[in-house]
Amino acid sequence: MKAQEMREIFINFFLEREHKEIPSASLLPDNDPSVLFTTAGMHPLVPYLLGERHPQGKCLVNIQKCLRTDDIDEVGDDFHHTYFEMLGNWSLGNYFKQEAIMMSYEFLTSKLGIPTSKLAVTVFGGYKEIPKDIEAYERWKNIGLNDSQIFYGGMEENWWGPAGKTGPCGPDTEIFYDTGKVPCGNNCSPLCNCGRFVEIWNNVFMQYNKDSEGNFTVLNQKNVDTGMSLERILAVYNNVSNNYETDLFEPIISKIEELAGVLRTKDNIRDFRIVVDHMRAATFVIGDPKKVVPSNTEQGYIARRLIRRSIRYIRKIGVTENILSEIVEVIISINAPAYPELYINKEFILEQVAKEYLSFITTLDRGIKKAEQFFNDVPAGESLSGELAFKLYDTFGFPIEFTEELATEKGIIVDIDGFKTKYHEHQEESRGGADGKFKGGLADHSDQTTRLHTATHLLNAALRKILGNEVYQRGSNITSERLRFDFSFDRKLTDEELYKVSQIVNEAILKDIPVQCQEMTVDEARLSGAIGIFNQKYGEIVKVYSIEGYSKEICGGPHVLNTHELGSFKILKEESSSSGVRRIKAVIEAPTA
Ligand code: ALA
Repeated sequence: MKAQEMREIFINFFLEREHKEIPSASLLPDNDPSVLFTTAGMHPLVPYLLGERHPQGKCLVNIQKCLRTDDIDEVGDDFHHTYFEMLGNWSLGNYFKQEAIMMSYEFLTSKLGIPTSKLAVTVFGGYKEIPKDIEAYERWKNIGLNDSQIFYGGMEENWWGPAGKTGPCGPDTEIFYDTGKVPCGNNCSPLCNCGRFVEIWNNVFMQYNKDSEGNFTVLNQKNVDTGMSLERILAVYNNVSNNYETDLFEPIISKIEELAGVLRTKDNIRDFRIVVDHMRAATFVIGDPKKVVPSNTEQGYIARRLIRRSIRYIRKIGVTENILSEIVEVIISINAPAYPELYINKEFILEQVAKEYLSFITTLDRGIKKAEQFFNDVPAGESLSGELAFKLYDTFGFPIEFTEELATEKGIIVDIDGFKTKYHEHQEESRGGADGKFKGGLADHSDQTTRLHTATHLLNAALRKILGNEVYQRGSNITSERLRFDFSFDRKLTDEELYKVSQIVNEAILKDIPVQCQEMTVDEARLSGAIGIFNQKYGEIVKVYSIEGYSKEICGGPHVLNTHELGSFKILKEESSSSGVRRIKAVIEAPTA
């Protein structure tokens, strides 16, 4: 079976069961990311899991583009990726354990024909005051699994979420496929990571909210959040031993073989897979509807790392020429039918990848010189310090394996532990940043973030009024302290323009205008002049927030009820964000009573 067929079978299965399909959101979370990327299908749905009404109703299904960098070290094995597609179905306070388990089981066994004997599941075994999930256990038993196929796991194994620091979460039941590989011992089970059992689907019973103090409170509504990797289920269905032997990857590997004049072998297969995985992820990040330029910060940094690591592994395979664009072309041709943004942004992606190649090749040569100096200074019998190895990584973008390889040629050992320590210190710093961001995350419905969210709509409208309608939103990030808004525009704004923009926002605030929410089809929204991201399907119902005389925008909410709740608005800074994109940081001062 091909990937597209699996996508359709999955979606149709849930459409037949009263679910509504929603489009994949951007890989870059909208408003207030708690992390750099969308890491699960539930991520864009957080407000609805917390009780906000979804315009499509209570039962949803979709295929969400996801990216997880925490699995990057596993990439190269049979089943892990950075970028992947998550098949998911949701109940927002509608059905619960019984129906969710039943539908997963039916999909896998009746629809895909996987024998019950090849399945094994884990369920939540309890933690502190949260009881073990006897109900899920019993449901699986009643369906026909026997006790030797059902296992209780702890908080580590069978609790999912929140996606950031706070937000919806709950016990889960995970479904595994038994590959039948020789068990590692008598106690082998899905809880063992020897590779015999492959996790294919996770059903999370999201009925708790975790707050910033780490307390779990019961949510008003009981939700189901599920996720299954398209890549894995396709491999399992096709009875191949790894994801790369599916039509999502095979043509890319063949292309590299052809370009390199080197065939895959068991010794170099990991190198091929890393290139394929990373270039696929980089293509999706750069070619996202929000477009990302490789850089040294945030999502741009991840795109950069993915490309540099690929270049390193392409060299390892034995190619010194630049073959990135040919690889990207194949990736686009495989994926663009399902993700048209890759067609639309094709030139942009190719251009950015070519630029990144050149910039790395330049620092590569400077870095190699620097590395040689460092090696010359290493006293006989000692190793290159972790600090210097990290410097090569940080300043010249040298992956540690690359440094190690250069060092080995000189008979020098690298202090990998020291490098790791430095690396983790650095990660802690970046994570600290991400946590800070989370304070205003999707899960944070505080009054202040809600106000800033409404202020963002007014700012967007004011910018379009002053600068013209070719201005459109390119990103938004809200913390409890400030808003940050990225928009397309190709020069610095003058002081006068900035003044006029804030004047319009403040004028709207002073006029005490109600913020109205209406639901309509996406086409009606477009016709009514609403702005926003029109990636919804024809006929789909969306929410449109209007501030009469100022703004009309498709948006999930939440917003204040009246503009006067914003107090006063002030722009702190206007600067370049990336080529053709400007960034404004602004604050509001809450009204005095
Ligand atoms: N959100 C759950 C996961 O990512 C389904 O596993």
